[in-house]
Formats: sequence, C-alpha cells, structure tokens
Amino acid sequence: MTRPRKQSAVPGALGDLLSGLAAPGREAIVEGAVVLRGFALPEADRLAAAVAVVAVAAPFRRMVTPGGYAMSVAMTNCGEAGWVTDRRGYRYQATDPETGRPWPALPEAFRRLAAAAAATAGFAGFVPDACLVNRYAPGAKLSLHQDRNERDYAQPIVSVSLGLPATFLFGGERRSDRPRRIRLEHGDVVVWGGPARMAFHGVEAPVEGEHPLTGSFRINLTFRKAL
Ligand code: MD3
Ligand code: FE
Repeated sequence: MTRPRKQSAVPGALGDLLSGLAAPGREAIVEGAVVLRGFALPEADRLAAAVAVVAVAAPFRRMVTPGGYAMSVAMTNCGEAGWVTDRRGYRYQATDPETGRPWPALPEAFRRLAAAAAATAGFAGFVPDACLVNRYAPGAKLSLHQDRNERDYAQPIVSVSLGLPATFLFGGERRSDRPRRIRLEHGDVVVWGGPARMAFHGVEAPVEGEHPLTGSFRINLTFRKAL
C-alpha cells in the first residue's frame, strides 16, 4: 500500500524529513493537510466493491438537515458509528435510523487503506471507528461546513475519492475565508489533521460523466475516529 519512495538525495534524518515533506504524488495543502495523489488506485476495485456491499445492507439515502432540507448528497455509513442528520440535529449513532440495525462493519479493505494513508501522512496508529460514504450525482454538493461531531479533534480524518472528479473547497477558520479549490480525482486520498482539522470545507457538484467503477457518481469515503 505504501508506495516505495525514491531514495533521498540527502542522507540520514534530514533527508527523511525532506522526502517526507515532498514525496512524489504528495501535495501539502496547509500544515496538517496532505493530498496523496492516486494513493487508493491499487485498491480502487476492492473499495468500490465493498461500497456496493455496504449499500445493500444500509442503502444510500438523502438525510434531512435540522432545518428541514433534504441534503443533495446521498449518504450511508459503515463501522461502529455512523454520522446522521435529522430534524433533531447532527450526531453519530450506532444504528441505521432507516433499518434500526447496526451499521455494516468496516470492510477490511477500508480499514487497511485508511490506516496506511494516515501513517503515510504522519498519523501512525489511526484506527477509524466510523466511515461516512457520500455519493454525489451531478448537481449534488456539500456547502461549506466544519466537521465538529467527533469527540477528539486531535484525530485526523482520511478522505478517499472514487469515480467522477470534483472540486474540493478548502477554506479557513471562518466561513467567510475565501476557500482554495482543489481538484480531487479517482484514487486521491486526503489526510486532514493538526491545525487543518477545524477548517471550513465543501465540495462542488461533479460535472456529468461516466466512470467505469462508479457509473454516473462520485463516491467519497471519510474515515473518522468519532467515538
Ligand atoms: C478539511 N466530505 O463528509 S472529507 C464530509 O468529498 C466531507 O465528501 C468530503 O466533507 C467529500 O464532511 C470529503 C473532507 C474533509 C473532512 C474533514 C475536514 C475535509 C476537511 C476537516 C477539516 C478540514
Ligand atoms: Fe466535512
């Protein structure tokens, strides 16, 4: 999973530090946030197949915000806890409100990929207990928001993009901070931690298209330690 890294031109600990900052396919967004381009590509088929299995037990649905609007992004979850929203608010819960059953377990391929990506980004020992699966059809978007329903903000969040590309918006600590635009493509993984953890962020709607693995959708997996 961890790609072999080119031997650094600088030997020793300083070389390790430098290659850690600028390895091929790795783009720092801000301190604590790094894009690992194509990191999930070797596992993409397995991940997409596992999404389909999860969605049989816990179908994608458009959840309702506390304000009473149906979200445009369709969601499901796997793991010990799943993120939900309804008229009562946003929270993590152990059961799927649609079925009353526990969310499906985290597929082994999910767990492995999330841990490998986190370790590559400097967060060794990341053990996610929740995976929110977001499905974007053309026209579906996520407005600027913060992720604040997790217990421990010191834990990173790992995000895996599959299928159609989309533009990710990465803002600052205030909603009014002008966001940077980051193109996320099939197989890209982003690890968000440290000072970046509370930044406002969102996702623009993908343009219509067809992807061999996901059809007319963009799928995003976000791995969290929520509990
Ligand atoms: C930046 N999902 O589900 S996670 C979400 O593409 C969400 O569906 C994105 O935002 C998507 O809440 C990808 C990206 C993410 C998650 C947490 C962050 C970016 C973050 C926390 C701080 C800064
Ligand atoms: Fe988010």
